[in-house]
Amino acid sequence: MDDNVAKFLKERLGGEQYAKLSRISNGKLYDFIALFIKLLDPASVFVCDDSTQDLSYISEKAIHDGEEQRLAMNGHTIHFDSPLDQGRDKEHTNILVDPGEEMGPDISTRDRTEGLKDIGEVMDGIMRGRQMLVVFATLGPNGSTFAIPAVQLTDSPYVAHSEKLLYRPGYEEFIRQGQQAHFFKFVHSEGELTESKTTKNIDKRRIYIDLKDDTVYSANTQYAGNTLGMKKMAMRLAIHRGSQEGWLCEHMLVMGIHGPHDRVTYFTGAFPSMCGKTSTAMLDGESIIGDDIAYLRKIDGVVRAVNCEHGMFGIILGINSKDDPIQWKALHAPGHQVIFSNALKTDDGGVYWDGKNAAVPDHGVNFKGEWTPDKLDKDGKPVPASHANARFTLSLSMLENLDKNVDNPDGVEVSAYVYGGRDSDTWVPVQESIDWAHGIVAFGASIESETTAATIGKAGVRQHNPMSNLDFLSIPLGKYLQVNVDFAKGAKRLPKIFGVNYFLESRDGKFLNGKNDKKVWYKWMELRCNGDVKAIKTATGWIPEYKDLAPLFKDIIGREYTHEEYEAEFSLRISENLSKIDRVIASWKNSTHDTPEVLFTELEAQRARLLEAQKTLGDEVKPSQWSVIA
Ligand code: SPV
Ligand code: MN
Repeated sequence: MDDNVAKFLKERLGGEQYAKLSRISNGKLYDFIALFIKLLDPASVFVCDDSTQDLSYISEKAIHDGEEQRLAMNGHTIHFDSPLDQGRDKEHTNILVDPGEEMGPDISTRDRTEGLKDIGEVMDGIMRGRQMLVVFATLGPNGSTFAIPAVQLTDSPYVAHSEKLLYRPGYEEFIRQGQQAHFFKFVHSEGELTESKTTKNIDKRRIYIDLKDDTVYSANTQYAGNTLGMKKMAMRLAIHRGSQEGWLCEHMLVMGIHGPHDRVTYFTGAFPSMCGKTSTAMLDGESIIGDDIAYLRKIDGVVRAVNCEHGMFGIILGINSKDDPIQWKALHAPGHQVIFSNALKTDDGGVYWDGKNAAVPDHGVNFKGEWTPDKLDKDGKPVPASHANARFTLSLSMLENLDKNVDNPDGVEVSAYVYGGRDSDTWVPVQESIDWAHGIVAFGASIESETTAATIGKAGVRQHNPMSNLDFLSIPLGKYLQVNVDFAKGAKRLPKIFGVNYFLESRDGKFLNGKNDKKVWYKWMELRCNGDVKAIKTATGWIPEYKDLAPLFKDIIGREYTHEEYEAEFSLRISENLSKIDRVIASWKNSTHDTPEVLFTELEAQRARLLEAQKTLGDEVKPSQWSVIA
């Protein structure tokens, strides 16, 4: 280490903290920490190692500083974000680019020199009088080819605490990797706080992603999606790094589907928010590896995946003991750390959220202050007890359905990708793609989700969200699609690709699927991956045969599945599928000039198949009308 840097760090950290840092030998890490101590000017620095003692220090500090409040249940706390800081700030999240560097219209960018100057000003002295926390994590299982070490500097013990629950410990890994560590860097400050310990200067909220330096800056915000470097910030760095190194970072769950004779077949799945991603990852009888972000690599020609996280930052709205027994249990297990955010704190130190199957409390406190059930907003509408994006943060180790391969350094072999959207009238509930490129294009790159009453704005508006990864891209959209298509090159075996839609409605607007039906679709896909069932070839993909679904419905959810239901769900709606092609092509043309040719060839071929079917079989084609079964 440079002597001057060492001297400076020793002075600013003090003996004990410096001793912890100096067990890691990595000059770049020292330079990074020294640089930001100079800029942010904290009163003190705490270096957090992997010990439970340091975890306690962080969680106690969060309470002491008022960023979390203790709840009655041992280990439980609640955190509030400012009413103006309840979700990801897309507008102020910018990728820093050099002059002439094009990211396309879907990605907000800012000139790198300007952005670095701006953040330098916003962050100048921002930690004065406060303590800087240094947190280490590993993204992916320790000791694995997937693993990326990461370091977070933050003045928010809530952010540090959340990362300690959600990520694998990284201090020992940094020691192990020493100079070799090719790590991600995150710098966060929540800035000045109000009396209620939420960020005050939301107007100075900034999130800058500097791909050239593997660094992300986040200032004047507390909401986890904006602040936890290891989460959606690291995702941008990983998508970029992966695109250069030939691996992928996807907004995907990873789970084991349990087939006959104790067989476990691993699936990944991408769904936009409010499209059933977490409820899929938590399907009862199956096992979870991750619910949000996956790294995928080809190892010896086989696609393998890990969860780069080790915890869940889950939406709490609607969680109840009947539909979500495992999460419910984890949220009610004393002695384990759970951070609730933006839910309602009740007067007896309990926690309440909308959709919880418990008595509505008469009074409590939420992110807006005092709450009573009769509280009305300025339009006279009842004020919800919790925010629609209120969440819980816990370690995956608390979940009963944790898969045994969760920490396997080689990840798990991926047998299937599932892409899911939300559309009331187009996609059948489950179908398998014709081949790899067709699946990536016609399912992944064509995902649309209709807005729901739970999101801001008008319900029922379709939003196109390729691979459900649009918000997190750090390479141009066209290139991102190409990288996904090209991932097949050199693979010995490829995952099958499925498209699912849990939200198809009858022509008169009623949901055709029951909430539990997805259990059956996954069992069917599992059989299909293992060559145990045949399927019917339609113009948009392979669909299940009735004779295979009916016994699965009986076995898995104990109900009779009628042939009428099957026909209503699996008849192909040709006009709707044709309109979707028009919308998706228009959206791609609007978004980017570098759309790979494969998008047009696949969708035009699908259009031709649909038109041919329409001519010979009609506008709504029943499963029995198709002739190929294989
Ligand atoms: C999502 O919105 O996709 C989330 C939550 O997983 S956030 O951390 O805000 O991204
Ligand atoms: Mn997510």
